[in-house]
Amino acid sequence: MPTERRSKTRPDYARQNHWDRDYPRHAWPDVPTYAGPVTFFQRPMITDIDELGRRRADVAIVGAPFDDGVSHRPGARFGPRAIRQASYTSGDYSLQLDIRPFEVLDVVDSGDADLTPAWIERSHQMIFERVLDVAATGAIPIVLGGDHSITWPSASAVAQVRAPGSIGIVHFDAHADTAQSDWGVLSGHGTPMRRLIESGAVKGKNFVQVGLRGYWPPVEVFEWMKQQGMRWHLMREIEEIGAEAVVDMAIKEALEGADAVYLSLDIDVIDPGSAPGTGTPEPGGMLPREVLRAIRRICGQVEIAAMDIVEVSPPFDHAEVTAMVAHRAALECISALAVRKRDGHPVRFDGGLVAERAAAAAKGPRKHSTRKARS
Ligand SMILES: [Mn+2]
Repeated sequence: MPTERRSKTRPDYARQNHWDRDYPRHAWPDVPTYAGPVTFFQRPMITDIDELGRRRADVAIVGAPFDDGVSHRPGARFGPRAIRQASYTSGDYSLQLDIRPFEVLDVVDSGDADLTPAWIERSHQMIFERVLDVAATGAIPIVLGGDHSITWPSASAVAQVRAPGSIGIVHFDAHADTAQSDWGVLSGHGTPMRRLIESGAVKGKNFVQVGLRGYWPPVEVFEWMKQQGMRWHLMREIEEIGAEAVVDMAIKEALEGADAVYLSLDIDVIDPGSAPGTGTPEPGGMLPREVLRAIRRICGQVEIAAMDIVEVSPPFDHAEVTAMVAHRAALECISALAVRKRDGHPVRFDGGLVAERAAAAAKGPRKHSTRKARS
């Protein structure tokens, strides 16, 4: 305690209890992960789009806490916060990839989309606007869901930013999510992949699914998928030839014709024994180590346009295991992107809408919002 604050009349409990020593001091983010504000990996929270644009970040985390599209167990609205805080360490050396990702890549947490409950249409618009604004700064969005319906607006936004370039989707999931509707609702979490193909945001032939199993969707839906040129790898294939060989095929297929890949990870692709915190668990899934390795390989070998990690439902989780594997899924992609950048491949995107907005900004007042002026 500074001597000037000592007084002859006031007791000095600091001195009395030996609390006047000169300990090392720490401030956030250099504190244990359970202390201080919650951001992904204690990265700076930058919610202002103009500031994000000026910073030229490589990767931006975007939360989409939304689960009004679920067909069964809810709770994925709590996913982004649970994923952000599911780490015990601020150590940042990747043993598997031999890199310190945050020394190479500028990664920020850009907060959550402006979401309120019980309003699917508004929420999807807000997710679309947020992901579009973030992606239009050139940063690669890593979107934390949320139920899988968020992939419809999120991947649409990324496709719009990347146009005239195209994106393909590598989609890890127990379910194809290509239904025409969920009980008549076109925007439920069983339908986003059909909406993306119907709207033209992603071509069917650039859509690759991995890990499908169980008893849904029905055979007519697979007929529709075939007509679209979609490709999928059942869990049975992984059982027969192994995840490594299946991921090899998925990477090759994803690169046929698409300029960049949007990676969509439904956590229910992992066996519910290792990832129980999800809404529609399907026994007999992939191992966490297979999925994390697949993410490292994909993010390290192809141009990544964006990634999402969805269907983490913390109320059904046990001991945070699902949130932890989701956290690591994001981190493994970040580390692999860092290796790519170190090896000379740019990670940021500087074409499409990013270039258009940069040119417009050079000419006149900056215009970043997708929202039209309403006056
Ligand atoms: Mn899904």
